[in-house]
Amino acid sequence: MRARLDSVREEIAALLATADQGRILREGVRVVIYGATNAGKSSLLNRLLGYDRVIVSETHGTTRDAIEETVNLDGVPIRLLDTAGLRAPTSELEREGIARTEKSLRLADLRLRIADRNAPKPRHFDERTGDSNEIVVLNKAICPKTVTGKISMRCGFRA
Ligand SMILES: Nc1nc2c(ncn2[C@@H]2O[C@H](COP(=O)(O)OP(=O)(O)OP(=O)(O)O)[C@@H](O)[C@H]2O)c(=O)[nH]1
Ligand SMILES: [Mg+2]
Repeated sequence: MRARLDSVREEIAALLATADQGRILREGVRVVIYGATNAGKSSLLNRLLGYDRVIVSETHGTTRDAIEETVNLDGVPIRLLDTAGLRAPTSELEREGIARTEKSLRLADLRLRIADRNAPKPRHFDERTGDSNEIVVLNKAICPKTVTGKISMRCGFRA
């Protein structure tokens, strides 16, 4: 009986260890694109999808709602979510959009924090987040070549 219980316990431990992996294959990886208004979040979503899915404009606060589209990466569904830009809300509608952004962030597997490289950074902005589930993308950059001739990863996405 003890041997059987031990083996059941091992099986449960193995299942638990791969549970997140199973969910990701079934439901997809939730990637949330977020950051200040006008940073280039919607542009990045369009570029990753390969078509003009969402409205891009110079106006701050263009995206009011969270918009999700899925791409397939080597058989793994990647659920890309474009979100309302973060700033002090100027209307009740925008407040609701930002609340949705914050909710999405809590459910994210991976967060892409988009920042306009040329815009003033918030006081505590740190591009090395130290959080393995978050990548800071410095957008609107002319990327310098590294010594190896490759595009510097710190420049992030380029159109
Ligand atoms: N130069 C340059 N402009 C960019 C880049 N990415 C986006 N833009 C421009 O920046 C402006 C804002 O882009 P959006 O993609 O709408 O920005 P957003 O973060 O979705 O903005 P909100 O929805 O308002 O939060 C547009 O005029 C884009 O054309 C980039 O890599 N380089
Ligand atoms: Mg947008």
